Amino acid sequence: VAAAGTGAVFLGGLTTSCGGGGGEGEGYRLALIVGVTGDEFYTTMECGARAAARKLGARLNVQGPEEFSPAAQTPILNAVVQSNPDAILIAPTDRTAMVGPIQSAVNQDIPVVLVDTTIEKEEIALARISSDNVEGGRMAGEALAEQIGGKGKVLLISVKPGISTTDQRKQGFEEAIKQYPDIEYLGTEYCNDDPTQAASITTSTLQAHPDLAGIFGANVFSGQGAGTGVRQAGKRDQVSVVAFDASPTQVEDLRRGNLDVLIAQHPNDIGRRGVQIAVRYLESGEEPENKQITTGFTTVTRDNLDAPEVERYLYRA
Ligand code: T6T
Repeated sequence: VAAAGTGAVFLGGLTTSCGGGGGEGEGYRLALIVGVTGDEFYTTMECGARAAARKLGARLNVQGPEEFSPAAQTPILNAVVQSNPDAILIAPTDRTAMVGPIQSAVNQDIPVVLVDTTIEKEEIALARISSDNVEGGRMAGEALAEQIGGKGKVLLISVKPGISTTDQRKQGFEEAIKQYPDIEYLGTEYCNDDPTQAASITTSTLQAHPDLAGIFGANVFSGQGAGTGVRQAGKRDQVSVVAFDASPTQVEDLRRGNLDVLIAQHPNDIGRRGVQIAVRYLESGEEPENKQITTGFTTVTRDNLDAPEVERYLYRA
């Protein structure tokens, strides 16, 4: 249950199937503010953060907005800052709009670790932990090119401009498909992190371009919506869909053939490393030597999704 805006800082927070934990004891008080609640990428990140907090004897409070927007995330961050935690881990929902609110936390001497997304003034953070999103976008572009035999019309569906991760995926995707002279890029459409909007973008693109060959959905909800749109149009055999992330719905869509390739991030690692870095800093006062920590990817297909080394990276509800 989302505790957004309730001010229930350090009392509740989100709970996930990976269990509570990291909520009690006398250790450091850490807060994790995710990009949006109800997104299994962040649920899985929370699981990693909780496991690390449990191990290190830290308390972890998890909060998040109900929509992926700086307007919804800022009051949550402000309330967390008011509660004066020992450190904050945050996935900022906008590169520019979240600079001021994060600067306010830093001004109060609260160390901030950026998880997943980043901001323009990223040097104010103690560390950043994320996937290499440009590289992930390139991987998606290559995978889509392979799926469609290097030719045809392709569309990118993303969240909204101004989010560091999805903008970088777009950059990498565009770099990759540029190498294929027979791929015609129809450009990017934004779904506002809403799978229904992503599905209707897919439907209307298919009306305008009945010969559409492929779609790259740049996150959980863009990918889910693209899969739904293609299925509803009865074009599963014609349109290949590559999506970022590996939510349970996306994995089910992959199994059923609505999606073809998933680029899974390793959000559990992001959460775990974030807590470890924060606690190490609180204990020693030493800043991490490496301010950017990059976590990996796993490419998921129908053929490998049940293999243990792949299955362990599928996101948790
Ligand atoms: O793709 C992830 C995350 O990396 C991105 O910053 C926002 O969307 C997700 O949470 C997935 O929905």
